[in-house]
Amino acid sequence: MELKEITRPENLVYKRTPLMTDATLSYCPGCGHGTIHRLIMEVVEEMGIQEDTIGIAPVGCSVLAYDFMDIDCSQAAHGRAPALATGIKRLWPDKYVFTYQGDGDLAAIGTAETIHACNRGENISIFFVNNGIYGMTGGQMAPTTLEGMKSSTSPYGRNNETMGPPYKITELVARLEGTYYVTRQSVHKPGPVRKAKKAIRKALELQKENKGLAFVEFVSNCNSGWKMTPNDSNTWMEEHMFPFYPMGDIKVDGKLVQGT
Ligand SMILES: Cc1ncc(C[n+]2csc(CCOP(=O)(O)OP(=O)(O)O)c2C)c(N)n1
Ligand code: SF4
Repeated sequence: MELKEITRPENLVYKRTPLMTDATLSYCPGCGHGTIHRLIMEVVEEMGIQEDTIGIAPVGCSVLAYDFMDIDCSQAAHGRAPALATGIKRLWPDKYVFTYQGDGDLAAIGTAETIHACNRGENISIFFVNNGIYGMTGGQMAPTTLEGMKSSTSPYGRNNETMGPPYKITELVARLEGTYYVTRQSVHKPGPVRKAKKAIRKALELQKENKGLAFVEFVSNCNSGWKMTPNDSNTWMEEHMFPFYPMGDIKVDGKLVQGT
């Protein structure tokens, strides 16, 4: 069969997401960041809100998110994305405003901004990528690093006695009155990808209804920082991360449903 025949329009199963720019992704091959970007942009496209969406990029591997997403974006200093998103949303209440943050950014340096924006119930969406370490700066221990998990600053494994236990910031924000929808997802397989996309859509749609804050965690891999192949990192994630960070909705319609 000739290439021309194979590439007929009716055989097309996938095409580039139109709202992802042509910029080459700076993520390591196999990393979940790229997939999560794609899903957010697919939802923005399907909802027809490209002109009305503003994303806030963090400091971390996704520092260049604004280069990859063809929407208006701003950049916040480390951990300050929810504060910046608050200001933007209050100035333009009709815009769809989301933050995109890693666990070092959101759950360590930006703990205060995260907690207070969630407590105030700002009408924004927070997309939180939990890969268990600080990816960009060399794989240091993050608040989300599992007990016993090795990182560049816990080379013998996290010791809960001296380093404190990992904390589930997602369960924590779910308990705050201001959060309306809180869920935990992953993007390592087609089924979870579909669920994650639904969660992103729900989070953005809730902004129309002025319901309060939507918080979507993605448990993801950092194959480079974990020093594994992409496949091995996904298996490791299923075996080690998911039991501690279970998938699914934690708060729906302002009511806790699990993980409390
Ligand atoms: C206030 C401040 N502290 C530390 C840094 C250095 N820094 C830049 S990115 C980063 C880690 C980001 O990790 P994470 O948010 O988990 O994102 P990932 O790279 O894993 O996606 C750190 C510590 C900084 N830029 N600013
Ligand atoms: S260092 Fe980790 S989080 Fe950063 S792009 Fe590479 S795999 Fe992804």
